[in-house]
Amino acid sequence: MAKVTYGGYTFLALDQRLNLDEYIVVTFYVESKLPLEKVASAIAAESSVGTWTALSTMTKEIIKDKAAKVIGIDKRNKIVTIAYPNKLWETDNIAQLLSGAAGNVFGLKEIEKLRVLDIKFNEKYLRNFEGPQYGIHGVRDVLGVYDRPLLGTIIKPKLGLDYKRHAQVAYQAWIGGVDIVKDDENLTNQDFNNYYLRVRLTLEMKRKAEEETGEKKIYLPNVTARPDRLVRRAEFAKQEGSEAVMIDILTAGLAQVQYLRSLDLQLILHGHRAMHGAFTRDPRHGISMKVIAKLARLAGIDQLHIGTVVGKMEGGKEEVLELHHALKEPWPGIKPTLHVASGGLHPGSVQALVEILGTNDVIINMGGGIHGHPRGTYYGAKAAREAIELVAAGVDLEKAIKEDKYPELKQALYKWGLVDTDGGFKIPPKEEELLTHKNPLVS
Ligand code: RUB
Ligand code: CA
Repeated sequence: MAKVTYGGYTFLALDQRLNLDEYIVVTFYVESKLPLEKVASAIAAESSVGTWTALSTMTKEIIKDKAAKVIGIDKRNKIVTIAYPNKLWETDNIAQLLSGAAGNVFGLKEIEKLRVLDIKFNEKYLRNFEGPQYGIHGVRDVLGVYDRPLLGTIIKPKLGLDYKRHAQVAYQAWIGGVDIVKDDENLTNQDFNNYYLRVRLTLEMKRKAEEETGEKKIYLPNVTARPDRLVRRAEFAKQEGSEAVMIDILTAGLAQVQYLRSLDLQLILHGHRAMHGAFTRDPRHGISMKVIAKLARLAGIDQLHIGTVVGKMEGGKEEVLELHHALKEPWPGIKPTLHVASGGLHPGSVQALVEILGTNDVIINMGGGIHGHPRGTYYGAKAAREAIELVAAGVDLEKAIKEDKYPELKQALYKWGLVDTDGGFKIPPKEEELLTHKNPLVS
C-alpha cells in the first residue's frame, strides 16, 4: 500500500515505540468512507500541526517533534489511538487541550461520526494541575461523616421560589437529615430570587440547622455566570460563611472552573454537568462523559455529577461504574473527586444504589425524592436519611418498614416503590399514595 500521508506529511507511527510518559494519548471512535489510516492521519494532522496541504512554513523538525502520531488503528471497532507530544500543550490550559484534541476535527468533511472515547494523561502533564482542593476525604472531613453515603438535596421547584421560601425549604431539608443542600443548575440570580439575599439567608438557616441538629451542613449556591460575576458570587458566599459553591462546568466552561480553583478561596467546588448530553449521549459521536469527568477533576472539581444507574437520567451500570472509578484513578498529586448520584432518586433507590456503588464514595442527591414526599420536605428528608442509615447498616428496607418504626420511610417507599438494581421494583409504587399529596411546609 502506498504511504499514507495527509497534507503531504506522515502522521502514522504504528511501528514506532514511543515513550508514552511524554505523550497524552487520546482514543477516538471514527466513521468515514475513507480508509481508517487516512482519516486517522487527518485527525492527527488537524488536531496538532497539520492542515489539508503541504506548507512552505513547515519543517521536518516540527513534524518530528510536535506532530501528533497515530499509534493504533483497530479497524474492527473503528478505533484510532493518537499520541500528542507534551510539547504541544500549554502546561495547564484545558481549553487549549480541547481546542486541539477535540476541536476542528469534529468539523472535518471526511468524517461522518467522531467520538473522543478516552484521554490518558502522563505524570508530567498532570503535575501542572492543582486538581480538587478537598477531594473525597476533604469533603467528608468538612461534614465529619465517614460511615455512610452523604445525603444531598436540590431545592425544588428548581425555579420559582423566592429567596425566603428557598431558605425555609433548605432549613427543612437540613433538620430532616440532609447533609448538603444545593441550588438547581438553572437557578442563579433571577429577579424572583436574588442570589445575594438567598445566599445570606440560606446560610443563616444552615447555621440554625447546625445548632439544632449538632451536625455540620453544607450549602452549594450556584455561581454559574460570566467570570466577573461568578467570582464576585463565590467570594460573597465565602464571606457569608459558606464552605462550598456549585458551578455548571460545561455551560460556564472548564476554563472558568480552573479560574475559580486558582483563586484558592478554600471552597468545595461542586460540578453540575448540565448540557453534557449534547455531546455524550450518542455512543458514536461527541465526547464521552469519561473525558469530561477527567477534565473536571483536573480543573479542580471536588464532587461531580456522573449518573445514578437507577434514576431518571440516561447512563447504564457499566458506564456509571467506569466513571465512578475514573474519578478515583490514582493520579500523582491529584485528589480523587466524589461521585454525585443525582436525577430521579428517592429513598427507595438507596438500596440498589449502595449495592452498585458502595457506601463510601458517593453523594446521594434527591430533589423530587425529598420535596415530593407526601408529607413535605422535612419528612422527605427524614425518610431519605433513614433509608441511607439503614442501608449503610446492612438493614433490608422491605423488612424495616414492616416494623412500623419508620412511618415516613414507609410512605416514601409506597409512593415511589423500592427499586432493584435492574431498574425494576422490589415493591412497586402504590396508586393511592400518589393521590394523597399534601406537600405541607413545617414552619
Ligand atoms: C435532579 C436534578 C439534577 C439532575 C441532573 O433532580 O435536579 O439536575 O440530577 O442529572 P431530581 P445528572 O432528584 O428531582 O430528579 O446528575 O445526571 O447530571
Ligand atoms: Ca437539576
